[in-house]
Amino acid sequence: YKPLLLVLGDQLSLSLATLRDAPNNAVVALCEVSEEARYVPHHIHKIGLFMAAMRHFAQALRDKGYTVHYTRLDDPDNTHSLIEEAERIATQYGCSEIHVTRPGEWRLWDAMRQRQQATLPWQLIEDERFFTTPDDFAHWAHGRKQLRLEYFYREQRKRTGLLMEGDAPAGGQWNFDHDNREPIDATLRFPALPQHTQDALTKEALNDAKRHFSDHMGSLDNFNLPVTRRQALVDLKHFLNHGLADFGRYQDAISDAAPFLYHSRLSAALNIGLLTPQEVCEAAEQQYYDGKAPLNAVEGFIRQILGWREYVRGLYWTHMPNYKRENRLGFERDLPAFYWDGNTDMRCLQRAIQMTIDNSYAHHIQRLMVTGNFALLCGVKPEALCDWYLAVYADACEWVELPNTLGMVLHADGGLMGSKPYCASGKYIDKMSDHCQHCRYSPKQVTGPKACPFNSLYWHFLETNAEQLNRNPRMKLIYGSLSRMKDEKREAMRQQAEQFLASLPTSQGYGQAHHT
Ligand code: FAD
Ligand code: DLZ
Ligand code: SF4
Repeated sequence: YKPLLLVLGDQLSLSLATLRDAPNNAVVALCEVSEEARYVPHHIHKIGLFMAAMRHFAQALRDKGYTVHYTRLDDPDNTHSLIEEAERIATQYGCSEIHVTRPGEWRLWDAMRQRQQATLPWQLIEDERFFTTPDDFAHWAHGRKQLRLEYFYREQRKRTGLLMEGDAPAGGQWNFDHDNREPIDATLRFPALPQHTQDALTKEALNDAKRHFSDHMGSLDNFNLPVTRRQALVDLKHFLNHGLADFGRYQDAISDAAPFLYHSRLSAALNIGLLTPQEVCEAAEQQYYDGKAPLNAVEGFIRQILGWREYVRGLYWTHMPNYKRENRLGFERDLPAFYWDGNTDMRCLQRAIQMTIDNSYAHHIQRLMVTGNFALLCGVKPEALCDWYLAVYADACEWVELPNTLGMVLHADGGLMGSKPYCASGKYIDKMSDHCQHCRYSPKQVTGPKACPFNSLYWHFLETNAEQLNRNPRMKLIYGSLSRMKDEKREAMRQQAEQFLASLPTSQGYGQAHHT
């Protein structure tokens, strides 16, 4: 008995189940493979993050006394596929089996599962780095007519005791969302960010990423993602001291100038395993008990991690592979080409996309209400939009990206993620942001050459999807307004929207946008 312990790029935690009770003869493998960098054209920061963090983690394992085989991208015998690399290395070291913790994407899990009975058998281990397992979620969901985040979240609060006073929620309420909807305010000063130093190992990894993937989105010149646990802890501490107290109030605000506002920027570190969700939630809770952050901020923050993050993961694993094929609103449009280069005169979209190109990051409301909302109103097909979100964000792994994009943004899952689509007109963006004052369009006009495209697209979306949506009780009010509108007005809006849609430059993907 001699196991090969395969550690994937998003499993960089010393507490990983794969590593527990490893026998002395075990070989740990980490593999840089081009297949994982290219199956969607990932942002260069994301590739740099994985390569630098994997190399540092391999070093940390060696320091702890593990025998580590590390495949570099340039190794001459690299097969460039995770499965083939693991089997090649296992054979090379004379291993009798391969152990791996549940990967973050179904395609890999399925490929590994199919090898459980092979001559070199794979053994899949449950990932314990979350508050819940897919089985826990399935158990909770069993027999429920409707799945709703709020009920799942309350159960997790009770189970973990986070922000609980006995059996009751701290402050007497489960949810303080009504305090968390303040728009952008020109007087706000956002915290300056910690700048991480790049040691030789990081520099070398970033150079390798640059050499191989310079045609991908972004530039490594301003790379500032945490690549070690120590750097991730610096970001955590910085957020607790400088961001958390205002996180709640401005959670939904959008700024024309500031990409991060009071958001934590911890998603990438959490998703690759440099931080645990437990330690992050407990640290935030402590700020509340120490009187350093108000309850609406701390509760709002914990709900994102203990609630949404676990909920989307549960949905993903209990509904794949069928989830990925869902398209309940029947969308067929390709992605507008400017999603890859930001070349649009719609200011809100231009800023959200440019910030994405700069940082491999956009905050939740930009993803949901700007790039997401626009794609929903235009009817972009789920496959194209999901590939884009998976490629461009450093925190994107399919278990979390897919339910957010296909479910929350495109309402393609029949309402598992949200009871209604998050569709909105230019009025919403104007209320929450300071974009419109810099835009050539006016959010107050619905038709005419200066009209904000979101406005006519919004009504057009409601009209074209009425059959699916007008019986939804939460959409009743808005369909009431639509039906009271004069025919001429409806016709003018329809024409405005259709003209706009016909003029949209579409792309089949990154290659086409950039190389033709
Ligand atoms: P904060 O605003 O500081 O929130 C704190 C933490 O809560 C985040 O780090 C994250 O771990 C968690 N969180 C917040 N919202 C969600 C959510 N809706 N689902 C799951 N976790 C959440 N998040 C990813 O981690 N990876 C993705 O690939 C991803 N794709 C998304 C795609 C779309 C279309 C949308 C609308 C959202 C997506 N999100 C994704 C969720 C969310 O936008 C990001 O987690 C968040 O913007 C990351 O920034 P932050 O760390 O500053 O978050
Ligand atoms: C995203 C990514 C990239 C760019 N590179 C690698 C890699 O070289 N090796 C690796 O193990 N993982 C990488 N990943 C993450 C994978 O695509 C995938 O999401 C996870 O391995 C699933 O657990
Ligand atoms: Fe965006 Fe419309 Fe405002 Fe321009 S006017 S920034 S397109 S919401």
